[in-house]
Amino acid sequence: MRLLSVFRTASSPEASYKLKGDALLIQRAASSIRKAADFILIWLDRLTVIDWILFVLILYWKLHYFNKLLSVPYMELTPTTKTMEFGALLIISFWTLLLPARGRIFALVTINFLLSLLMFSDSVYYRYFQDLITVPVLMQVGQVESVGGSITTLIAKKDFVLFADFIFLLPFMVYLFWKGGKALRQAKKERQKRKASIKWGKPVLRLVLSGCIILLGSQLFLTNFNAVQAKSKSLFAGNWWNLSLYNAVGGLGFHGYDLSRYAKMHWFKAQTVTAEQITETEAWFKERGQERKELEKDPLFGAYKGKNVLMVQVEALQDFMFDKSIGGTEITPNLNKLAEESAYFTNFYHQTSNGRTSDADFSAHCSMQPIMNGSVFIQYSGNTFDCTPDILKSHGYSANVFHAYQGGFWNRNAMYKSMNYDMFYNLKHYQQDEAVGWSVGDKSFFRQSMDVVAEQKAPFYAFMITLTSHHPYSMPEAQKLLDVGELKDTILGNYLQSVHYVDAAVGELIERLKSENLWDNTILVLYGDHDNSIKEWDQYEQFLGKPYTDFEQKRFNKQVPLMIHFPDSAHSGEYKMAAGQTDLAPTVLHLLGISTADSYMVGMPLMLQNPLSDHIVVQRFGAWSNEEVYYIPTGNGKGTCYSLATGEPVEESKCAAGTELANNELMMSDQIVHNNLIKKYRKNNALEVMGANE
Ligand code: GP9
Ligand code: MN
Repeated sequence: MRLLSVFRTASSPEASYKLKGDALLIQRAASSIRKAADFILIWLDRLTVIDWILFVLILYWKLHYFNKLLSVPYMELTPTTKTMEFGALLIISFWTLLLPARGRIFALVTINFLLSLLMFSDSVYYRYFQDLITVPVLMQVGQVESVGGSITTLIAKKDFVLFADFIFLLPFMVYLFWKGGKALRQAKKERQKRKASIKWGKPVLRLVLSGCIILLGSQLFLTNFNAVQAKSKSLFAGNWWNLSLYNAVGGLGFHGYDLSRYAKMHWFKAQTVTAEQITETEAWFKERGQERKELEKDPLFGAYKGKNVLMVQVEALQDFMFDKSIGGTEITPNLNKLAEESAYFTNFYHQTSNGRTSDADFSAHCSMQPIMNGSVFIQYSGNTFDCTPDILKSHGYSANVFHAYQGGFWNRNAMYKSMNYDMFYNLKHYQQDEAVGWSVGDKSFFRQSMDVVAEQKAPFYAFMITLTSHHPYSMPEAQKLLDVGELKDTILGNYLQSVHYVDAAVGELIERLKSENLWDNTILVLYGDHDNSIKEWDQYEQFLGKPYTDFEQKRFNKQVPLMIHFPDSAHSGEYKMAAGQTDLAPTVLHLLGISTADSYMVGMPLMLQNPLSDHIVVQRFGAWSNEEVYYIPTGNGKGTCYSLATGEPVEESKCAAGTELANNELMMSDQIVHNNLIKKYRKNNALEVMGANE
């Protein structure tokens, strides 16, 4: 009407006539559109399922398109995954069929919008983090914020295709909201006049239909989901990468699983810790902190104050091939030399569980035991821990982490944010100039990482995680420089080839540190993350020239090297004390003169003028060792106590005290991790301080 009155004010009669004509045209067009919309709505109402079918088809296509948007390298959705996607859509939408037409259409369009938004956000997030959005990520808004500035550059035009149907749906919704009710009521009256509707038919029909749909949906989704879960247990237990889960169960399946995993862990979990346990755990950690405080009297406490620290975690590095040659070539000449010039720990054990690389990283930096199932990086990235990067940053250090692989793997993006690193240099920061193994080869990795480190102001903390020597150790032919003889093309032969390459890369790293004048003011800590997973003992026996007993094999699989190189090669020599990755954070901080007395850590400093004589290293499944014995649990609270001198079992009582200590450590660490206790303790302390000040 307002429009018409504007037209009426037009001055000349011709203009007024033309405008009236245009207005009529617009009116007619609007009324035709209204009629068409009424027609569509009435038919949607009559046919009941057609809008729902359209919803399922459109969303199924969108999920397919979303997969294309992601285009994860080497990942194709299988027919089973696609069936699950379809089933999941049925589960999500079956209930809408119980609603009357208007409500149903509103519900379907809303679900459509929310799912499209989820896919849209996922694809933008993936472009930056090579990962999918998870509930913990949503809770840690900081991570999304960190993309904030670049979000517009991450959005691609093709992402909006996910909303293409809203060009039609949006005006239709406006119509449905304002006018649709009237059209439906009129249609109903007319039907009643014609007695065309069967009054009882529709609700019953809708009920039966939605019942069948939920049954079909469950069959298609849940049956397949359970089958996939049973087949790939480790995928779910370890869930090392959200994208591999996505690949196995589809987008909706992944988000559903992620939500239930989070809910189980954080919302519905039974109270696993009592008030007494909370106090007991705090007391245990305080005592350990006190023991470390005592060691601050040691002359090495603070002996390297202000020095740079470069920590290198080498993939699957063991030390059985140190000081050995094959086909006339020394396998690890650079590591051998480094071992000679460093404090070299020959009874150092990895403590990882099925979080593998991420567990090693977690223990080494936060001095806590990994959890039994899964990875702390994935499941508890939002918890509070006392980790080296954060502590060092509060003492004026910069802290950067380098790993040339997908940033989402092991949930590193989120965890490194929590650990307070300045920057996580991952795959997208590296030029792919040397393809070896899973990614850019370690030589190029060190070179490119050092380009960054060399620019850092002192003091810096840099953590580099290598990748070339990852299982299955396939190397380009040109990089296989060893003549491994009969081990050619065996898994152990390939392992030696890749370690030989890594050794050369470490050699180059040391040269670079020297040429950058960093060698003399940097502490270099190099250790293996875990064993190499090679179980072919015949190949080991062939290489090492001797058989290994069952006990020796078990111990062998836990041993990794640790070398700490000091300026001027000080403190070099062999250190036989039993030690583990959980000792690394206290060791580094002790050397830099940073007290860990108030930090919640299980480890102890290893570099002391008078090394600890009673120190034990505890492994995740209850095995532990000191310099004399090695205990392996065999279940039911029992186990075998081995003498390290003879390799033979001795009376279990010789291990009793250590076993109690070990079990206690695991329990205390678990209490902290599973219940986010550090956060609780800090909050309580802050409240106490506030109370005291009032
Ligand atoms: C990938 C690398 C491998 O980023 O950390 O992890 P792993 O399979 O050894 O645990
Ligand atoms: Mn690893």
